[in-house]
Amino acid sequence: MKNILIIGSTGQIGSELTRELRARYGNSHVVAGYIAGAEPKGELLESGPAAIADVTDAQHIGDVVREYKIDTIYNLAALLSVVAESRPRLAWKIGIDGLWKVLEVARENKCAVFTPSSIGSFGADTPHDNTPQDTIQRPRTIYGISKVTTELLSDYYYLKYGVDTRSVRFPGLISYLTLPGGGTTDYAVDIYYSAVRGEKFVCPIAKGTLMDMMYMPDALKAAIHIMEADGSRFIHHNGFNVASMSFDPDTIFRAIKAHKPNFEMEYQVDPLRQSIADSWPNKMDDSCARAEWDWKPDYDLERMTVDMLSHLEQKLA
Ligand code: VAH
Repeated sequence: MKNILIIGSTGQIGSELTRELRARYGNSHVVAGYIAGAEPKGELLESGPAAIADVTDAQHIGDVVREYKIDTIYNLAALLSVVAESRPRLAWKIGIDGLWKVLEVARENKCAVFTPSSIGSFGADTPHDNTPQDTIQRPRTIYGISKVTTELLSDYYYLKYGVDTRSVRFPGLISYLTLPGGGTTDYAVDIYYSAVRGEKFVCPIAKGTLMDMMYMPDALKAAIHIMEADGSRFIHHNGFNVASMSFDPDTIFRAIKAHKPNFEMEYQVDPLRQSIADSWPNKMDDSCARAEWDWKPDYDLERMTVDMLSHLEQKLA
């Protein structure tokens, strides 16, 4: 990778991935793509180039790719699972119509493309424990349907046109910098904010609901390492399972309470979030990512909890 475009640079993943890639490749080599109304601010804006990159407008993407001689595109434009259910057509327009435009620009300009998939690409019929890399995927959410299609369309562009598409299936991502935007796993971020604010947490997901989760530094590590990996080792190209931890609300609550003894939580289960969460894996098998490009996470629940609480104490002070 030399010149990189991040589409969705102001989102939960994009805001941190842009900073990480600028540190790794040089500020001027990483363009922060954004849409009107979600302009980058502060360090994200001052530390390097920024350009309008709206996936619903192929001309925008093509112009930016040619102007900055982009060789790698991180396409992070998507509506998350809960929001997508209320706006399915828009979710498809951004997630798939937008992806097709990005893939066409990549084909014409010989760019590699990373468009993340998710544990949301699995459905209720998928084996929930040690979910295999290759297994049945029949999600019933528009988010999941768009993520399975993302994997298949990205593979299609690799097989038919030789476009170097690579991606992972992200667990629920937890970070302290940018809030997530309407996902089923957002509770695992919100619970830390409640703990630091000294508030009782009202949990929308039921006790015992296991889901794959990952701390943002590990997600950034996966997104960067897969694009730097030697593709000749790959058996798979898109939708690699990457796992790091699996927990339910009670487990993360206890991990936090060990540091915040007065922290309290109650359950008010949200039927939509719960139905989505019930259809997702308990824990994925990520042996293919480990074998094909040496994936390995660095954070477990305790190390993440210590880091989240200390950063949020500073952020919310
Ligand atoms: C969501 N945080 O909940 C996102 C993610 C795996 C979950 O895709 O929609």
